[in-house]
This record gives sequence, C-alpha cells and structure tokens, in this order.
Amino acid sequence: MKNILERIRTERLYFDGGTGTVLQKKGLLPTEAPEIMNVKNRSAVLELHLEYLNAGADIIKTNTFGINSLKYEDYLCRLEDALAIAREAVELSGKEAYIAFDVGPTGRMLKPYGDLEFEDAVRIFSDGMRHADALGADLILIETMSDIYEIKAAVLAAKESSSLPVFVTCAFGGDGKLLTGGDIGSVVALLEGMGVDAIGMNCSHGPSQMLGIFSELKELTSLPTVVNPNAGLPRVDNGDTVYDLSADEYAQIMTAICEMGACVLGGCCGTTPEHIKALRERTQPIPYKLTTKKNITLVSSYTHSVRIGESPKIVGERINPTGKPVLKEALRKGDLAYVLSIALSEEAHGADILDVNVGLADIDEKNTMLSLVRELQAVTDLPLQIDSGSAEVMEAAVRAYCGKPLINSVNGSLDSMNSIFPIVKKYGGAVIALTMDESGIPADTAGRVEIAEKIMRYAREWGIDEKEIIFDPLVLTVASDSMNAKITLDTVRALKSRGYRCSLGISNVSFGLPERDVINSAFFTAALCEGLDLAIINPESTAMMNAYRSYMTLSGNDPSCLDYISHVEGLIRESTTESHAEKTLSYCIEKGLCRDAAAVAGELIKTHSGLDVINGEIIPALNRVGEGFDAGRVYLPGLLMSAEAANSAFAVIREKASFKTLDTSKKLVLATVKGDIHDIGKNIVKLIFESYGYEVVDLGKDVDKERILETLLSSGAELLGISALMTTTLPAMEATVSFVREKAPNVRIMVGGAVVTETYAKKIGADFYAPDALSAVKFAEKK
Ligand code: B1M
Repeated sequence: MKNILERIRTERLYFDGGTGTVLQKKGLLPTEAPEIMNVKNRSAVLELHLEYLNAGADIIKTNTFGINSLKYEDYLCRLEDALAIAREAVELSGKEAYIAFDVGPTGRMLKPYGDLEFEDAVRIFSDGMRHADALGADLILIETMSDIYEIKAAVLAAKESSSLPVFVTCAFGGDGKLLTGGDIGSVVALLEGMGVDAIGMNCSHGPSQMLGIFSELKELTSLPTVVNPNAGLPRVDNGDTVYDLSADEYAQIMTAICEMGACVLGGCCGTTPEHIKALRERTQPIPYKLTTKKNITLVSSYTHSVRIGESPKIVGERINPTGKPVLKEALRKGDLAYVLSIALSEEAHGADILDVNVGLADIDEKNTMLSLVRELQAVTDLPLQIDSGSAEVMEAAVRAYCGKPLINSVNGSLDSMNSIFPIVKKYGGAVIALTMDESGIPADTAGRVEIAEKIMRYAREWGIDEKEIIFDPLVLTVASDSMNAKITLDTVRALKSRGYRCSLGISNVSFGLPERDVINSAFFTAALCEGLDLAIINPESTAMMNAYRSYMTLSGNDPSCLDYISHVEGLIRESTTESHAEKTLSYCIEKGLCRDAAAVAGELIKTHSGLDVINGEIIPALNRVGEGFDAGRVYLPGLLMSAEAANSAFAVIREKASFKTLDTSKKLVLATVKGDIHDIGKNIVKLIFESYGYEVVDLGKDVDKERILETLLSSGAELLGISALMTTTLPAMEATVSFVREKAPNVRIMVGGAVVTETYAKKIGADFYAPDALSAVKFAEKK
C-alpha cells in the first residue's frame, strides 16, 4: 500500500465520521463508553467500519478513543480486539484503506493544574501506542485534545514507542482556543516543532464554526491539515444530544474548508456514513491544493506563541545568577518565590520571552531548573528560553516544558551540535546558535558567517528547519577593542542579508565601562536598525526599553504610535498614583502565587481578623479572577492557580484562627453537591462554624445525596449546610434538599454558594439561604 504521508501531500484523503453517535443507533446505551461495543456487540463495530469504508473513507479510526491503561487493566486485550475488528473490516471491504489507531485524552489534567504527572501521561499513551504499532495500525491519530501539555505527552509517547506517522487534531472552543487557553499558534509551534505529520481540528463545532479557525491554522502551518468537525453545533433536546446538519448541508459547508486547502477531510460526533459519502462526492472534484511552506519561527508557552522575525522581540535576561548575589542566595536556598517575582516584573516591563538560567556551581542545576520551569509556567504565560551549558539539564528542562521553548544555546563545535541538535529535533524548539566553535570566536565578520553556514549545514543534516536557527553573532566589549561593536553589527547585517534570524545579548558591549546603559541603548538601536530579531536585555532598564519603544515607533512597527502613547500614559499614571511595590494578598491570588499568598496572609492575620482577610482580600480577588474567566481573559490554568493560592492563604488563616471549645451538642454536616468541585466557600463556612464551637462533619465536594443522608443519620446531626457554585449543579442541590426532607424531616437545611438566591432556596424547600458564612452561623445559633 502506498505510504500515507506521500499521499496526503499530493492527494486528498477521507477519514470516517462519528463512532459513538453511530454506535448509539446500533445499541450502545448513552451511559456506556463506545469501546464497550468491541466486546458487547463486535459485529456492530465491524458494520460501522464497513459502512464508512463503503461510503468512501480511506482511513478508519479504531474504536479505541477511551481505552488506556489508566481506565482499563486489560487494555491490551481491548486494543487487540479493536484493531482486529478494524483490520477485518478493511479486508472485507477489499479497499486499500488505512487504519488509524485512535487516541483520546486520558481524562485527567496534568500537573500543576491537575494531579497527573507528565511522565505518567507519557507512559499511559506509550502503553497503547507501542501495542497498536505491533498490531499493524498504519498511523496514530491523537484527537479531541484540549490541553497543550497532554498533547505534548501524547506526541512524545508516539515518537518514543512507535515509528508510525502521527496525526493530531485538537478540539478548539468558540473563541478559537483550547479549553486550557492554548491558541492556534501555540498548537502549531508545539506540533511542528515536535515533527508530527499532520495537524488539524475535530469535534466541538460544526464546519461553519471551524472556517475561521481553519484559515488561521492554514496561515501558520506548513503541515498537511486534517478537518473532522461535528455535524453542527451539538444541542440538548429532551435530554439527548443532537446534531442538526444533514449529510448534504454538512458536505456543502465542508467544500469551503476543502477549497481552503484541507488535505484530509472527515467527520466527528453526529456525522454518519451518509455524511462521509456526501462529503466525498461533493469535494472530490475540487482540485487538491498543495500545502505551502511557511517561513515562520514560533516559540510558545501553555497558552500562546511568540513569532520571531516579524518584529524585534525582547528576551528578559534577569533570571540568571551571574553577578547577582541576591538571586544566587535565593537559588541556593530554593527560594523560588523570589525568582517568580523577577519573572512577573520582567513581564510587566514588556518582556516577550524569559531567559531562565540557574547555573551555579554549588546547586543541583537539573532539579532547580526543572522546579523553576514548572513554577514559572504556572504564573506567567510568556514562553521561556532555557539557558544551560549542560545538555543533560537542557534535555530535562525542554522535555518538561509545556510548549516550544527557545534553546540557549548551540555553537559551531561538533560536540555542541551533536548534543543540542538531537534535543531540538526530538522535542522541538528554536535554538540560539553562537557563531563560535572549537577555535573560539572569529575576530572578523567573515569568520563568524562561515561558522553560521557550518551550523546551518549541520542543522539541515539533523532534519532541523532553517527557520529554527537564530544566530547570535556575539558581541565583545568595546572596552577591550573599539572595533568589537562594529564587527558584530556587520555580522548581523551579513546574516540578515542571507535571510537568517539574529539575536544578541546586548549588554556585553559595555562590560567594564561606566554608565553602561548609555552605550547599551545606543548599540541596541544600531542593532535593531540592522534587523535584529531578538534582544536579550534587562526589560527593567528604562534606557533600554525607551530605545526599543522608540525604534518600534520610528520603524513602522507601532501603527498610529498607539503602543508608545499607551506606555507614556502608563508612566504618568504610575507617577501620580501609589505604586504597587508591595504584593497584596489579592495580587498574589490573582497571579496564582501560592507561597507569596501564604506569606502575605500570615502577615495580615497578625493585625486583622480571619474574616476580614477573607472578605476583604480573598473573595474580591477570586471574584475578579472569575470575571476574567467569564470574559475570556483568564483560562482554566489561571483559575486553578488562583484557587490554589486562595487555598494556601486560607490554610494559614485556619492555622491561626482561634476556636471556642467544642460543644458536641452543636453538629453540622457540610458538603458541596454532586457534580460540583468548588469548595473554597464551603471551607470558609466550616472554619466559621468551628470557631463557634461546632463539630463539623465535612463531606468535601462532589457529594451525592445518599452519602449526605447516611452521614446525617449516623452522626445524629440535625443541621445540614450544602453549597453549589454552578447553575449546572443547582438541580443536584434541589434533589438533595427534597431527598433529605423526605428521609430526615427533622434536619434543618441551609443552602449557599454564588449561584444560589433567597428565592431559589425557598423554591426548593430549604430552611435558610446563607449569603455568607456568618449569616449561616447566626441562623444555626437561633434555634
Ligand atoms: Co469555577 N466556576 N469552574 N473553578 N470558579 C465559577 C463558579 C464561575 C462562576 C466562573 C465564571 O465563569 N465566571 C463558573 C460557573 C458558571 C455558572 O454556572 N454560573 C465556573 C466554572 C464554569 C467552572 C468550570 C466548569 C470550568 C471548566 O472546567 N471549564 C469548572 C467546574 C468543575 C466542577 O465543579 N465540576 C470550574 C473549576 C474551578 C476550579 C477548580 C479551577 C476552582 C475551584 C477550586 C476550589 O474550589 N477548590 C474554581 C474557582 C476558584 C472559581 C471562582 C473563580 C471562585 C469560586 C470561589 O471560590 N469563590 C468562581 C467565580 C466566582 O464565583 N466569582 C468560579 C469564593 C468563595 C468564598 O465564594 O463559594 O460563593 P462562595 O462562598 C461564599 C458564599 O457563597 C457562602 O459563603 C462563602 C463565604 O462567604 N456559601 C455558603 C457558599 N457555600 C455555602 C454553604 C452554606 C452557607 C454559605 O451552607 C451552610
């Protein structure tokens, strides 16, 4: 059979459509996972594959979306069954079709936002992929992905455990972003960097909603594209999820996506063999569009990408202990909070990327780098530049990094290229390439350009694209040789004229001179005028940032001078209002700074009551984060980090709170209702009740009504407090109230939580609506 990778680059292929929704019509119950059907009704799955193959699919997905070693102990047998059914279907059809081993998300979030370790996720994905390769799958389809870090784990697993082609399709939301905030650029950066074979989108939407997202994807990617939408936007009708687009309507809208150049077309939820048949018939006559190669250099973080080469970008240089005694001491003591505050300050001053170097002789560089990369990624969404002289540290950090980093650095020596290029190739990354080699730094431009060409040749041999190499032609101080700056500027010009990207660590130019920023900022402007793409500088230096902003404005990179004006306005505001020099508790919570939040709370509690701190700082901060989430400014990772920070502040308040002696006659059962995992409010209620001497039986969050009743009966408590924070979990609150009313009529029930109102509480038959914790205690005490 012809290689699928050659085919998708020259002709259009077709995927099959939905699996679960079609299997439901063949007997799968709504509560059952589709993979159950491989065992429960094998012939229905065989029939599904055959129907798709007969409808014109060239690639069928195995019915394995939900099978992994986390979910099923006997996952290997289950995979064998699924692959055997797919193979039998292809043989029966007599067609030359490909079998895609279908891989869905693990269902768990990765640390630091969830509890799954990155390496565990890699292992879970590898377990299945290794097996699928051995069982004869033709490719791996990683689909319906909505978290960049999980995507990285899955792609890494595919590379390490199989030699199959890898296609990845993501589930973008209506805002064109992944659930965890990743935009198209961050997806393209990661996946192209890691060398997947095709990239695209599936699920979440119908084809018309995907048009805009797809056009953005086409602008950025040089890879073949895959589009597998749902049959319209899903909606719920009488408890059933329905998809409105008929086969013809679906095919008609898909022609637009086809004309834009999608290489592989198919369907997801709600699409049927009729949809695929109509899709193929309608789009087959449309001429295949070759995918063009884009010369775009991207680095990325969890949520977004930075484009290098379009306009100059700033790399913050401050997380580097060289010459910084306070930072050295902080790193030695493991005081990462200090380092995080440097990062946030660099970000606030306008850095686009942050350099991270923790090279100190007397610390464990690898572990410090790993912890810092993880912590930095939880508080800032700027991409990082991993800066280490050790290839081992580099590999560990680049592997753990969520996104596509800048790698600092490789040079023209064979040793350096042989240790750094494999890392760039495997994990993806743009790499700073120093124009020096075994013989040192050439004294002239010609020598530096020669090394640059050597590096480029080797990179190509390693299969690394030219656009991923960013040359640093190195600047030596003018204090030792007055021609040093000129040689560097000439080299920047020469490299730029060859179409290469350039970076410089600007401040070396003035080493040993007084008033260094005077020289640095002038040199910086000169380098920008030669076309410098990246500058590693201190963004907190006013002189340097003034040089940068002026250059941006004067070079046409700041339309209508808007950035310049808003920067100056910001300066005026800062000078007339109180500066934000001290971190407030709300600031720490909004930024997700857990350790700082605990420390500031510890200070506050010395002079304020716990309730004042909660009401004055914690709740307003969480409300602002919630508003940001609502407005699409904050994403789930940010929400989680803020919740963590609030919890760590809360833990300190709890520790310091004074409690009345326990009165065992005063008992309260407390829970957040089924389906709801918000428990910060409930925990506050618990704290206040305990401080009034109550014995509180806290059942935690996501608690079903049966367990609540059982606890009320076994503990003898006659007071119940339940909390709900989402409109979707209000029905669970109502069900709990009526269940407890019926089975334990003597229990008094209080309800609370941001979505609950007095009217609603009355409607569902609760005894009391508590807008806050104190009102709940007052009600309880009234008895
Ligand atoms: Co989410 N979340 N969240 N969230 N979260 C909200 C609630 C939301 C309003 C944000 C938004 O969109 N603006 C929104 C709900 C929208 C809606 O339905 N109306 C939302 C969403 C959508 C979600 C997810 C679905 C997001 C996603 O995955 N796409 C997801 C849901 C998961 C699930 O539950 N199944 C989710 C997840 C999370 C985190 C895990 C990240 C985190 C919770 C961590 C945790 O609790 N351990 C989180 C957070 C922090 C929030 C916000 C920002 C803050 C909630 C909070 O703690 N408030 C929230 C936005 C907001 O409310 N402003 C939001 C502070 C707390 C002290 O207030 O709980 O109201 P509250 O408690 C008060 C009173 O109400 C009262 O006393 C407390 C103290 O005064 N009270 C009681 C509460 N319970 C009581 C019980 C009583 C008495 C009084 O009985 C005696």
